[in-house]
Amino acid sequence: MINKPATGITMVFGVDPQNCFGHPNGGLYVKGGEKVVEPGNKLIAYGLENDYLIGFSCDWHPNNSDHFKPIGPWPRHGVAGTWDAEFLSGLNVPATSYIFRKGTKKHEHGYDPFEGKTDDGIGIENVLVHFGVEKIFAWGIAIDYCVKAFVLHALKLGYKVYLVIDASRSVNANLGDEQKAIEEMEATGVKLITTEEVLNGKFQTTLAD
Ligand code: VGL
Repeated sequence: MINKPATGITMVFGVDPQNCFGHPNGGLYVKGGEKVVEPGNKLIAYGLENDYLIGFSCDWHPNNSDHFKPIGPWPRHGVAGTWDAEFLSGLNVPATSYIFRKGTKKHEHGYDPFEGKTDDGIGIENVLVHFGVEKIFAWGIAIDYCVKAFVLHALKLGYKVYLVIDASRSVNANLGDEQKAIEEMEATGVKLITTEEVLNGKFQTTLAD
């Protein structure tokens, strides 16, 4: 088969790379969460060089969210406008990024980034359709919750989705949660890749892949 460059647009999408999940003082610290910044920045820089779209989701909960104990399962985290909800320090968030805030209402858990909205009220699906996105490099926190929700939703909508595994971390509340999440995503069609593989252009879209 001839490898012709495809015309589809690619998006680099960072799921919830926030203090709450990635800083040791965060409200729901995920082990190793701070380590996503370096590969995340490499993916973003590569994306900018190649005219990819750059997107992020973030938890943006009200202080009295049902997502939090004792109503919900989680300690308080990602409260709108607080340090906890800010992006991780050192993360390059380009001015041209699309940022989708989720879990913004009391009754919303906001696991799925597709529920999120930009400050102008635009959802991810609108952006993907508008720009003709075909392929998404997903990375972030947490593999076993919001990353999984994002990946499964994007696959269901027909996008080609790659999970950049070294730029992602899991809560792992129960032993094996990460593995289970990965298996579910792989069974649905995600491909696991590394930051280096992205940067080496191994997954440049061709009609053959
Ligand atoms: C998340 C647990 C609770 C996530 C959010 O971003 O994956 N996980 N809230």
